[in-house]
This record gives sequence, structure tokens and C-alpha cells, in this order.
Amino acid sequence: MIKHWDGKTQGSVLLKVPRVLFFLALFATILGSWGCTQQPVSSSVSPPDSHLGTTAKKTYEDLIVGYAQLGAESDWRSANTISIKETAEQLGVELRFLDAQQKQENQIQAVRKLIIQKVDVIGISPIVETGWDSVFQEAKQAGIPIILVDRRAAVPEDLYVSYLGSDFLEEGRNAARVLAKLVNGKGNIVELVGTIDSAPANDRYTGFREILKNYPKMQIIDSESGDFTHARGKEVMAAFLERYGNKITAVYAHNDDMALGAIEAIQDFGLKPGTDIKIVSVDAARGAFEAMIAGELNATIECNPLLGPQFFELALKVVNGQAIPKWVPSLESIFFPEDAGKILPTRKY
Ligand code: GYE
Repeated sequence: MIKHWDGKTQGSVLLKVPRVLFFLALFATILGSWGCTQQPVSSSVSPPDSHLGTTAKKTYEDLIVGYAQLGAESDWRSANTISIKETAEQLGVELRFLDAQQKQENQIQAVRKLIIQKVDVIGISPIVETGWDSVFQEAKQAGIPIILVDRRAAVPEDLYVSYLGSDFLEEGRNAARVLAKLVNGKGNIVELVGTIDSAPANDRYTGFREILKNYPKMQIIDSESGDFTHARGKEVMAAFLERYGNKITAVYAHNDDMALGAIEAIQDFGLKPGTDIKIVSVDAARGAFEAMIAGELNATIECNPLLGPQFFELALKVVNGQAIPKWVPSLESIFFPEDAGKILPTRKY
């Protein structure tokens, strides 16, 4: 089978594109409304078709796509997995889906398995940012393009064809902006960090602090990983409450699952979440809307997991030798309790 992907050639073309695409995407993000979370890849780039007339174009039914999912740590991840599987089925793509159960070794092995199986494209949500160079190099040598989905990896740009996912830095900034309003620019914050060394935890941590610099009376009094899970979020929050009691003004949780765990811990401690302690989180999953309706969560910053359609569109373009952007951002919004009742029935995750 002829592989149309050539990391080198494509890398050099793509390097010139991102700045323009970034601003286009930024513009689209500003214009985007909450309901408009799927950005068609085709709207952000007009790729040249170098193979027209020489090779028959592949269709979705011709594709064999491998997917190395990181695990099932949160509601966000479950929605993401469903989106990948359902879209493959709808499009008629043959999907080889492997679940690494939260372990990087398993995810590396999954990629190796998919290389041996000679799939056309590999999609992966890298559990952490580092440690991917050699296995991605192996994929490149085998002529199999890698698309990073949801989470970035800290590797040279020639080792993957595109990153499809959110602007985690901006999510962190937005969380800080929203929290600053909620506490009138002053108070003691505790932070529930996501999985250590993961792209969303790193960026949500950094983006939040960038904005907090403008609010000298807001201080992060403690920050610890709850590994993006409900159970760990609850445990870590219970420990924070033991340590600081009602000195805590607000919680910043890197995802909704940990925020929901924190809500339970605050209730167990005898305080009112959302009132005595303000809470802002990231994802905008259904559970967050329910908590906002109950008055227990003060805001959630959207992070869109429904990446299946954009992922397979990118995969097909890569296989057909078309240029694709190095970063395809998902469109996202911010939600507050006053709109939660109206919006909950429309949420797909
Ligand atoms: O926010 C969290 C999940 O990588 C963006 O991972 C994703 C994050 C999401 O566990 O809930």
C-alpha cells in the first residue's frame, strides 16, 4: 500500500501555516456560541490535493485507524471514547481501539501493537506530556502518521501530523477570571490539579497563575493532584479542609469530576459548597450542570470531548496526502448557574 504521508515534506509545509490558522481559529473561537462546539476541519484550511489524477482517493470505508486511548478516569473521557467509537461506526471506518487503563507503559505498547498491525493512522491521547519520542519515531519509520487527540505530547513537530484539542492555557486563564469575580478579587484558594505531567494539568495550572498575578489579594494556599478522578478529588479536598477549615474561600478544580468529589467533602465537613466555598472547574459535563442547578458549583469552563468527527476527518485527509493544520482547536465556552437549567437538556456529555 502506498503511504502518502511524509513527515518531512508535510512538516515543512505545515510549519508555515499555523500562525494564520491560529488567528483564524482564535477569531472563530471568539465568534463561536456555546452550541457550536464542532469546527469542521475543512473550514480552517484549504489543502492542496497533490494526488488528484494520480492515485484514487481513499474514503472512510478504506481506512483502518488505530486509537490508543489513555483510560477511563472521568466522565469527559467516557464521552470522548463514545464519540470516537460511534463516529467510526457511522463513517464505516475500521477502528482498532485500545485502552491503556491510565498507564503510560500500556499506551506505549498499544502504539507498538498498532504499528505491527500496519494501521493507516494512529490517534492517541497521551496520558502525560513526556516520554513519547522513541515510540513516535518507530511509527514514523513505519510510515504511520500520528494524530494527537485531546492531549499534546512534548515531542518534535515532525513526530506527529496534527494536534486536535483544546486550549488548556486559556481554560486555566478563564477559570481565574471567573473565580476573581466570584470572590471580588480576594481570598484563599485551594487547587485540585489533574494528572501530574499531563498537558491539561500543566496548562490549566500555568494559565490560572498568569491571571492571578493581577489579583494580589487572591492567593493559592495549597495545590495537590486529584488525578482527574472524583474519588481523589474528594480525598484531597477533605485533607485541605482538615488543614485549613473555613479559611478556604474557593476551590479551583482542573475538572468537574474532582469538583464533584470536593463538593461531597465540603458537605461532609459541614459547609455549603457554592456558598461558603466558591467552586470553579473545567469540562462542562452533565454532572457540573446538575451541581450548578443545585447551587453547589459556581461555574464550569467548557472542554469539548466530542472529537470523533474532527479526528476521522483529519485522518482521512492525512491518508489522502492533504495538508492539515498542526493544531486544530476545539471551540468552547463558559457556563454559569443561571443558564444551567436551560442548557442541561442539550448537553451530550
Ligand atoms: O479535562 C479531564 C480528563 O484531557 C482534556 O482529561 C482532558 C482531561 C479532562 O480526565 O476530565
